[in-house]
Amino acid sequence: MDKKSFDKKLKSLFKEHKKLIKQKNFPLEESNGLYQRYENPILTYKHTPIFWRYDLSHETNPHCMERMGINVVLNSGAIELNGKFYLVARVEGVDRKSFFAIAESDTGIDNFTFWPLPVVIPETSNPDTNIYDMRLTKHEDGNIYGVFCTERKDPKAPKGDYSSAIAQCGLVRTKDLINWERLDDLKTNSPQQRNAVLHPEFINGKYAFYTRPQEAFMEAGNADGLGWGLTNSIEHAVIKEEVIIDNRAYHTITELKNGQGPTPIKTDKGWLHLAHGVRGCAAGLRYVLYVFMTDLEKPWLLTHKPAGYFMAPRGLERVGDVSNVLFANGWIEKDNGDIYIYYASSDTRMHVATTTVEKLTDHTINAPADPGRTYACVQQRIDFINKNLKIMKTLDLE
Ligand code: M1P
Repeated sequence: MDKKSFDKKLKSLFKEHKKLIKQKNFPLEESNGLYQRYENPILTYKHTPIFWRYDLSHETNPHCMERMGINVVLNSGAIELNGKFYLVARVEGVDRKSFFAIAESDTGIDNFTFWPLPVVIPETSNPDTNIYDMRLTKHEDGNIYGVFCTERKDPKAPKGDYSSAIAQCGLVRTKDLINWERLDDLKTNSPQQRNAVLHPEFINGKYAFYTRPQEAFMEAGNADGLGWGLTNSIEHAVIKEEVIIDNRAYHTITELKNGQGPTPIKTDKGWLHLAHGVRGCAAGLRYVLYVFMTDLEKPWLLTHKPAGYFMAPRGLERVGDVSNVLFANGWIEKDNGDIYIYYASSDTRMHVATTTVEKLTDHTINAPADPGRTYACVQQRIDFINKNLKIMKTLDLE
């Protein structure tokens, strides 16, 4: 390609990218009243800057090709600072390694723009092979903490096994999202950890974590669900005892695994939680989002849990690198009670859904719990229908 065509191609790449970033997002017509989905994904690999992917020099890239491709943008932590919406996105290169990068927006539903450089997360003395899925917590100690999964090859993997890995919980802190101080990885008695989240308040003067003990890299094994534990130190965090807050259960959406989503939101009725549940089916694993509430004073005690899922993959969300997956590790609560839920679909792209603290609290407290058996579910639904049939007699629906 001659220099003139090269320059023309670059210009059109930058123009198209700008158009994508500036694209407005609109609520979808369909809504269940509880939350609102939006037309466009808010972050995809195409949203990453052109200069992350293309070598812009005609001399070294005469064909104007991508040299360092980006595969997907997914599971993003979220935080509001000075009225702006920030996502700490998990960006995965074509080399399969994930890294964190910050994208900001004024609206929270569109125009998310990546900062020019990815986040630099310092290594510990045991370097991470891969890091991903950061949860952000504004802690009452005055710091912003990032809790993420650090993955390393299993040192005990037999010869020829290039897959076995150990997942643990990595920790960083920052004040400005620019400088990140790496702390020791969290230590627990569990052989592996993923989906750990720092609670925003001290509990009896200690730091508290939501955990997800698991026996193997993929399988929870004998570990019973979403856990909780305390540590005296955050710089050298050690949890000696984990209790289970939300148990996995047969014939539910959390049969195989579950995990805390973002940092819970404090309401006057209790702590609101968003989590993911995993079950197995002929198509593989199915990841859906669910909500529950825990006690205000004792956040490790579950008080309300509506049956089943809150959000599940729909339409195009069902398809991607790992299909049939919704995963959320970030949400933002505004001062007016609006909630922006940031979720990834099928490990491929990021979306937003909006709701309010009032609606979510109402739903979590009043939507019935899973009675566990079809017969009881039918009774539950018949009671619900009968109540509505009586009301319908008083309505003019024509
Ligand atoms: O591929 C789906 C998700 O799988 C893992 O989640 P969990 O530990 O609950 O199984 C994570 O690797 C997550 O990043 C991924 O989205």
